[in-house]
Amino acid sequence: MSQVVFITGASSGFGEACARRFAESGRPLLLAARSLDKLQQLADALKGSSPVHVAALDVTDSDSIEQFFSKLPAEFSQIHTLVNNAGLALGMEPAYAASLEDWETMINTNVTGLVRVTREVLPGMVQRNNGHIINIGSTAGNWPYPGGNVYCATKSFVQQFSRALRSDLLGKQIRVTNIEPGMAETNFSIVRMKGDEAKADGVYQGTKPLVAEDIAEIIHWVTSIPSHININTMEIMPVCQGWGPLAVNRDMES
Ligand code: NDP
Ligand code: 8X3
Repeated sequence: MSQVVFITGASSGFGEACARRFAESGRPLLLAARSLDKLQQLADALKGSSPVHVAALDVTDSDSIEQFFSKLPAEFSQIHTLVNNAGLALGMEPAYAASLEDWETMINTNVTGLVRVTREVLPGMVQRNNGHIINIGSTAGNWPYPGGNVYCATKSFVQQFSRALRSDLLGKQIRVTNIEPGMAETNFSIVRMKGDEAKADGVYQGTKPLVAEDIAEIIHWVTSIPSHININTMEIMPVCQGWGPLAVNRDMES
């Protein structure tokens, strides 16, 4: 089976929207996340458009990763496109008050998990001399903000890892793209605010944020352009989002 698209974190948000967008092109889909029930519902919805295989995967758990890859059906084992999307932010506290456990979860998911999955998939791509890795970074990897601390740092890692992968892969027909969305309304803020829907809604109040389908369309596009073109990085914001001036503490005289 050709051109298999493997999406991590496919049970929600960008990952789910990517699955739906790639299904429109009939691409075989390998969909993973911790919530197997949601993946199964998605697979049912996509039936008739694309061949789909779903399986539980916790990218923070090396045993789960090993099990996932050891049980892949042969027809889904040759991954052409990897969308390294599974990720999360937890909390908005300043660094001196943040939960160390939240920090470790973000690092284990957004950094270690992404690296481990990549390391599993990459040798096959190199052997076939064919493939595309799409990493989901963030504007947070480029632009710090109060309370972003470790989340921002994990996404800076994703940016530099993506570039370094390209360096290692020079001479191979394997593309690497870092997609860097800004504010997008998915389950992201509900997870970050630990289920407090009012706080999560507040993030988007009075704005017109990106939606998951916007990012899925762009990811689909970067994979669809002629194969000699590599989009290295793409930063995407809603029109309602921009930069502030550098912050200045004006409380220095007291
Ligand atoms: P969602 O919360 O809607 O989706 C996150 C997905 O990641 C879910 O499918 C979740 O599935 C999965 N996931 C989380 N932890 C794990 C894990 N340990 N193992 C496997 N899967 C996991 O948020 P988004 O769609 O917004 O987020 C997707 C990516 O986009 C993340 O990397 C995020 O950092 C990034 N991003 C989001 C932005 C935004 O504003 N929304 C902007 C820029 C980047 P499950 O819980 O079932 O495991
Ligand atoms: C998500 C965008 O601004 O909430 O990566 O960090 S932001």
